Amino acid sequence: MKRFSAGRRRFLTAGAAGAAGLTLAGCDVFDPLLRPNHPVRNAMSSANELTYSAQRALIGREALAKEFSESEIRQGMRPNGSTDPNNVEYMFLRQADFVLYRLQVDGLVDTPTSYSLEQLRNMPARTQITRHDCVEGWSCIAKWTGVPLAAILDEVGVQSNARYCVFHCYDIYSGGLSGGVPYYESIDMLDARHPQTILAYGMNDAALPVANGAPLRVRVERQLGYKMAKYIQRIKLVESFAQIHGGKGGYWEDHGYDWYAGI
Ligand SMILES: Nc1nc2c(c(=O)[nH]1)N[C@H]1C(S)=C(S)[C@@H](COP(=O)(O)O)O[C@H]1N2
Ligand SMILES: [Mo]
Repeated sequence: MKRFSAGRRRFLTAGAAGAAGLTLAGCDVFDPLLRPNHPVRNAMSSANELTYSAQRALIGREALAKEFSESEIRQGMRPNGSTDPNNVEYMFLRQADFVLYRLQVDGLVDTPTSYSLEQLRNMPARTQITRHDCVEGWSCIAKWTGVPLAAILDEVGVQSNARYCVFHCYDIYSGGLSGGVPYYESIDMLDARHPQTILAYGMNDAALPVANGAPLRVRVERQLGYKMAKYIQRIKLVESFAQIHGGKGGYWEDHGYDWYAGI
């Protein structure tokens, strides 16, 4: 973690120097990015895109997040954000133990499909003990069990123009006069197909509690907590999220947070 953030800062500096037309001697790793019209350099329009490009180009976003042992689970998973959605459809599904729940997977896919919880539980599962880092500054280690998102994507067949998975959730944040704003999030295909990206229905060897996103929430272990949508209703494959809600790719992104929240 420490080494990484130092690298990120160094890279920011290098990017700024490049943009100002300076060259950095003795810093081979950045050289290609300093060339004019380098695609990565052209993407550096904001610190967020810089972070995104930097992690993609230099750190290797395919790398696995650290996994922990059972003995390192020292606390319950602290619930945060929505913990008890009061959307009518959700409350209806919940009182019947989510038997009627269906995960919709659609958008730019060959075969739009819906999955019951039972079907998801019968697919090959992955269990991982990881640390959840919230942007508010707290962390929890917990054990997650679920279906790799990649398996679902393979089943439905992702079309070649699909760039993002958008997670639409049941919980609605009150939006004053304009009514409610549903929680939603998005990740790119690299994160979607990352081996630790799972649709979790289990936590710490039990069914996923409502407070932590029942019946289904995503784990995106290389990013901060707000990317990990809880109460998932629908996963839509899209080419762009510009037309969805505030257009920034997520509820918190529409309120100013970075779209790419790498850790
Ligand atoms: N649908 C939904 N997903 C959400 C949130 C939320 O409010 N609604 N909060 C996010 C934030 S900020 C964090 S830190 C984690 C919290 O997950 P937890 O309740 O399991 O700790 O969920 C994320 N996913
Ligand atoms: Mo968070």
